[in-house]
Amino acid sequence: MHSLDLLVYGKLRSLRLPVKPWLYIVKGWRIMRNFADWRRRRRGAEAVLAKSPWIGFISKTTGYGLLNADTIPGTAEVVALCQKVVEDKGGLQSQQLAKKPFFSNILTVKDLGRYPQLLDFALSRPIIEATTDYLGMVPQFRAIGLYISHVNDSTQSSQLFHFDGDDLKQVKCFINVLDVEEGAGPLTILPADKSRELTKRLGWRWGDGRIADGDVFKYFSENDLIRFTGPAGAGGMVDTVNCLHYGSRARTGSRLVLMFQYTTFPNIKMDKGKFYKKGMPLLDFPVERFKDDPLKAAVL
Ligand SMILES: O=C(O)CCC(=O)C(=O)O
Repeated sequence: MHSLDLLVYGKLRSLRLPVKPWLYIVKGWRIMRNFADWRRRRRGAEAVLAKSPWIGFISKTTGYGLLNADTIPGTAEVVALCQKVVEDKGGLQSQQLAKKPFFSNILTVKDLGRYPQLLDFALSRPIIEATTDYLGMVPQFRAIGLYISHVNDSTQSSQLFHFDGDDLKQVKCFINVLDVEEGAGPLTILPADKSRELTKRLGWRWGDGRIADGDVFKYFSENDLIRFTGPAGAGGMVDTVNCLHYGSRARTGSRLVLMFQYTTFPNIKMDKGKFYKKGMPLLDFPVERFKDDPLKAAVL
């Protein structure tokens, strides 16, 4: 957020006042300042979705859609490429993780240039159509990363149940690059409708921070959780703003996932790249190649 937006946000939080109405004001103000682009994206959604088989793939009730290796054409190739990227860097176990020792991106902007298939996949029609339908507009591609979670015994930060705060809704796509079993710390979500019910019951409000497992299990059980386990190529598309989630409780095996993220435009966090640190997802992309493709150029 910009400094004034953040200042007010921080003040409201310190006074324990609700922050969500302020986020709606920030969002409304940004839409007004970018009105032509916002309207073009809203109207553009209709053309993108004409006859699309991806309408409803991400459920507007539960906030997610699951993928297997055959769901999106090109998944097997992109998985094999991600495996090669890691091998070329010396293998999974040799990677020293920056930022979070249990969940870090190892992909660089150079890699995106060297392996254009990665962005081609993340910007492929099925992904853009499913995301456009869920977000209700031609979305903005915000981030991509190839994430390693080494075996660990911590339960902190994004290993605890939380909601993301990038926007009022967003889509993150997780693709397992190696088989992910329960012990490899799969992304684990509580569907959006159940998450909403939980926050009501707990009296949790936006900005209140992470939620303890014990609080979740007061009202829901393990059976209510969806885990992105499965063979290489499996995964899902999920609204991590509205689905409570955690990941990387990798107790018995490492995890490797390709993750990329779409938001609406304009989103609430607009300072792209300003706070970039090694290990975070990439926020800037080689866009030159897409300048003659109006849809992809708009998304980027
Ligand atoms: O998979 C993980 O380790 C956590 C991912 C997460 O919390 C996120 O991307 O928002």
